[in-house]
Amino acid sequence: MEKTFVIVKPDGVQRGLIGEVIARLERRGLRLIGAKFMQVSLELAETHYGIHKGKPFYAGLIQYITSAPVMAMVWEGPNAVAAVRQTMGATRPTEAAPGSIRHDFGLEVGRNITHASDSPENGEAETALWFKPEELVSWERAVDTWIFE
Ligand code: D4T
Repeated sequence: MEKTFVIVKPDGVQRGLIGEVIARLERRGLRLIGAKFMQVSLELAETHYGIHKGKPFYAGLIQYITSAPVMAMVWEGPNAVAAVRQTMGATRPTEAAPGSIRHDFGLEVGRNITHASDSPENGEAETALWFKPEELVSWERAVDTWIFE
């Protein structure tokens, strides 16, 4: 089953949107397999956003993600990566589709509420970076057969 790694970023937590994000992903049919409420260390932030090192927004991005607690989660399902990115909307809230989380709750790219993996490979890699194997729960829902083909 495809996995994707999701963060409700500090702005989402401060604005009371953890439940809203979880509710939308549950309603979509995705299955939660890991979650932790945590303060992100500088080291973890720099590893997670290593690809952006040297870009003009990098320092602000690291400052933002380490500034207050986040809700880190792993969700799974068929096409989980594409489904979750669609539910989040485009990185820039003003380009996000109406009805998506970033459209409905955001205005600026540096306060865009959530993170979601951008490929199945990154879904696996980010899950391994943020979660120990024993923190993930493998389970089946009674309703799975009515959601997964
Ligand atoms: P994340 O990784 O947070 O889900 O964002 P995306 O996958 O949607 O987008 P990204 O990797 O291109 O950007 C990572 C992160 O950097 C912030 N950002 C990005 C920013 O502050 N200014 C910018 O110009 C860009 C491109 C927002 C998300």
